[in-house]
Amino acid sequence: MFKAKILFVGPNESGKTVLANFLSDTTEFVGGEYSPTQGVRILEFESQCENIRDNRVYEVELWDCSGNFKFESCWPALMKDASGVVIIFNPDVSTHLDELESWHSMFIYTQGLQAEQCLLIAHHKPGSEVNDKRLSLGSKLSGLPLIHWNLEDEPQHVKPAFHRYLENVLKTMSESREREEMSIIT
Ligand SMILES: Nc1nc2c(ncn2[C@@H]2O[C@H](COP(=O)(O)OP(=O)(O)O)[C@@H](O)[C@H]2O)c(=O)[nH]1
Ligand SMILES: [Mg+2]
Repeated sequence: MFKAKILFVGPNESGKTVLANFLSDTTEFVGGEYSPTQGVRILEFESQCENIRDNRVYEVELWDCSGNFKFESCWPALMKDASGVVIIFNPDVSTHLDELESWHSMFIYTQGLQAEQCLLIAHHKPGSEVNDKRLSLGSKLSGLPLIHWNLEDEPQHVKPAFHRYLENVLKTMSESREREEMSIIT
């Protein structure tokens, strides 16, 4: 069975843990006091995709990483064999926007990931003042797919968007596997 390892990274308190729980249907208390993730949590679930060979069911591992730089030394180990990287940030926080390029270079550029394997999620908290269309990100980030999410307004719409992203990741994985198989045969 295909297994997609997806890293959730980004600044502190951007909502990585809340989103990872939501997407994997892990019910956990939302709201209340902030409890920072220590190191990493791994959430697993199964999904289905029409575009892959064999039985179409695949496994997803969401690696919900801490955004605290004290864990920086662990990041290269976490990145090993990652099939995709999702950067989650709060567009209302200017330091989050400033940090985006660093997250991009640490987790995407150095890994040589293709644009289809990456996703930016602008997580709007209640009272967000940033207009979706007006968010301008630097040139390195503008080529990456971006979705907006608001847990309190339209929580469900992130699920199909995330599923489409997973399908693209799976497609990239399956193509590179086919290329490897061909190179062994020829
Ligand atoms: N009310 C509200 N609280 C949120 C929302 N998203 C995140 N939070 C809170 O914001 C804090 C940070 O979220 P968390 O997912 O732990 O951030 P992380 O550091 O990126 O993993 C937590 O205390 C959450 O309860 C939201 O949409 N609405
Ligand atoms: Mg967290």
